[in-house]
Amino acid sequence: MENDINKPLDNENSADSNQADYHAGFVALIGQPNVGKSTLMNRILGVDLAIITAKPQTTRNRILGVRSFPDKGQIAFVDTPGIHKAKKQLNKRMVATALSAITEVDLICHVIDADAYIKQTARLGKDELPASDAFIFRKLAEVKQPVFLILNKVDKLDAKEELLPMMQDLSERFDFAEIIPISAHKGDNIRRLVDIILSHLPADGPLFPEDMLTDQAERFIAAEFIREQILEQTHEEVPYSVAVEIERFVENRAKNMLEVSAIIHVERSTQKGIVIGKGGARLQSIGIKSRKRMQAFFGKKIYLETFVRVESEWSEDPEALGRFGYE
Ligand SMILES: Nc1nc2c(ncn2[C@@H]2O[C@H](COP(=O)(O)OP(=O)(O)OP(=O)(O)O)[C@@H](O)[C@H]2O)c(=O)[nH]1
Ligand SMILES: [Mg+2]
Repeated sequence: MENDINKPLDNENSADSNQADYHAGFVALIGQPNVGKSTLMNRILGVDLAIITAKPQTTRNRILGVRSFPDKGQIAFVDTPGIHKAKKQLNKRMVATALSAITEVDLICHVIDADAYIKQTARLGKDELPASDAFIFRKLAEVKQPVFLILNKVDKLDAKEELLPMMQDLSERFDFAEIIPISAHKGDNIRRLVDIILSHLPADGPLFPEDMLTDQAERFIAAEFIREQILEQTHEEVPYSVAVEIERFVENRAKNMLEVSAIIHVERSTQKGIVIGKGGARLQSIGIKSRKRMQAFFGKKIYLETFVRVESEWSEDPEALGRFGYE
């Protein structure tokens, strides 16, 4: 399997390429939480744009990530929140965001965690589909665009022989345009996936400038890097009760520095205590690590201040959800 996405694709530098060889379009990455959608997008972009953690429901917004292959094509990925059974308003908005992306794109990649899928179906019995997969399959039945099935995390499979029966079983449940096993984490089969995606996109000129990565505001990206560290460093309900709001994001040109002030909203005072930690140790660690991440991404020194505030029940409050960017 190929793993170097940065190797030139066929004809990448050919001078005589014409418009008909150029394919461009929007590709939605959808699936259950934690299957590796954001990892896959970042892998193809070659940039750590979307945050990734081992916890489900990491992504809460639609995140555009553009990768251009000169003279060959352009893929505009739409990374989405994992589709799950939603109870809170926040979660309902996340699922609605994911489902609305399905209607707006040229191609849909339904990403499955192959290892988890095999273990779940072994428990349920051969003919039963896990409930959340069944829901997604029903939604896909309504769409007109081609749908790829991406079997991710193949590096975790105990035996590669498990793949074939799984591919067979899933191909009988839905008419997928392609079924492609990959490891987003290791990079296996990613170049092939890119080639196949490009070949299914409309023969069209670029949608965005070739040097564009995303339309996400810098403030949003900064807030996400902080949230990533909170997800990494807290447990149980805390990650799901946190929203990060950037209060100030100012470029200090004289110092080539970004000055960032962030408010970390939690829902209860006990959670505030957890985020701050003993003697402020956890908040300090969250600050140090997210500042490093911002520094690498923005290519500038970062001055970061963080404040923790209790905003009770924000995840159920339409006004607060709007303010925190969860439309
Ligand atoms: N072993 C292995 N782990 C992977 C692979 N792809 C992703 N992961 C891990 O799976 C976890 C979830 O990855 P994400 O990319 O955040 O998954 P997601 O689908 O975007 O999750 P949500 O945003 O919560 O919906 C992380 O710990 C990743 O490192 C893979 O190919 N192999
Ligand atoms: Mg994600």
